[in-house]
Amino acid sequence: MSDLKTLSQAVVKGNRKDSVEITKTLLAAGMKPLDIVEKGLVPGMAEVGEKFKNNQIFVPEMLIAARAMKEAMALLEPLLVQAGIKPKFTAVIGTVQGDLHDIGKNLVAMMWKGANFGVVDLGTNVSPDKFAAAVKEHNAQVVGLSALLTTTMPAMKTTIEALKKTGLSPVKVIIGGAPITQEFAKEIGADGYAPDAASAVDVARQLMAA
Ligand code: B1M
Repeated sequence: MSDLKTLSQAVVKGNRKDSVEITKTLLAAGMKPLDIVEKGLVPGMAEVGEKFKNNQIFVPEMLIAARAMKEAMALLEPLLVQAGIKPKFTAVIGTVQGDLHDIGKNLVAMMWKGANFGVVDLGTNVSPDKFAAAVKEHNAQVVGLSALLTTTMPAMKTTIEALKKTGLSPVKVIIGGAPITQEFAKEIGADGYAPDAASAVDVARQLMAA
């Protein structure tokens, strides 16, 4: 049976063959790629997080689940990105220093590409200096910082400070990730906060229009 619930469970079980096959079947049946992400893959990964928190699974199982999600995402990415011709803005994005989580960051990058932003993805564990250098090199207007660990949240502040030090024309910094809040964004001087990848598009557009 191919539905969103079985897709979620394929992610939970780390069954990448099933996650890919079910994704293909749902696409063939006409389901929207974003619905497959938000209603199938993301809830599966949320369940993985709960199980990890309750010591029902451990890091290796999390990795296997993440791989099942990533392989399904590889099918969906080109479809989500199918957008415009010429990017309206350039955004640099990365997961901050010390943090290796990249699934949410990849989703934001994907959504931004879909919104016709030029996206330079620096990957994970990105130092403040590397962010600053990339902004300069690509003449970016937006910087996206992702953090999933409470211990790496301070790296967002350090990165914003490094960007300010460059003296380049001001870039708009948008932050997000499971432990991040609007209050934290305000506290560290970020220009915007987005709770999920879809709203990261709205926030970036609002900041660019301002
Ligand atoms: Co990690 N991990 N992990 N992990 N991991 C969490 C984050 C954790 C909450 C699990 C838990 O305890 N329940 C916990 C953090 C606790 C804390 O800090 N308070 C945790 C921990 C402790 C760790 C390690 C320290 C475990 C260990 O080694 N003992 C270790 C740290 C390694 C490191 O980074 N240095 C670690 C490692 C890993 C894996 C490598 C095994 C794997 C990552 C694989 C990968 O990313 N390639 C992993 C995973 C998979 C998770 C969970 C289960 C899932 C994260 C995920 O991908 N979620 C996670 C538990 C959870 O979050 N439920 C957990 C799906 C993704 C779509 O959601 O990234 O939140 P998320 O993105 C969302 C929003 O947050 C938002 O948009 C997305 C939705 O649309 N968003 C943005 C994200 N970035 C944004 C940027 C924006 C805007 C919105 O603007 C730029």
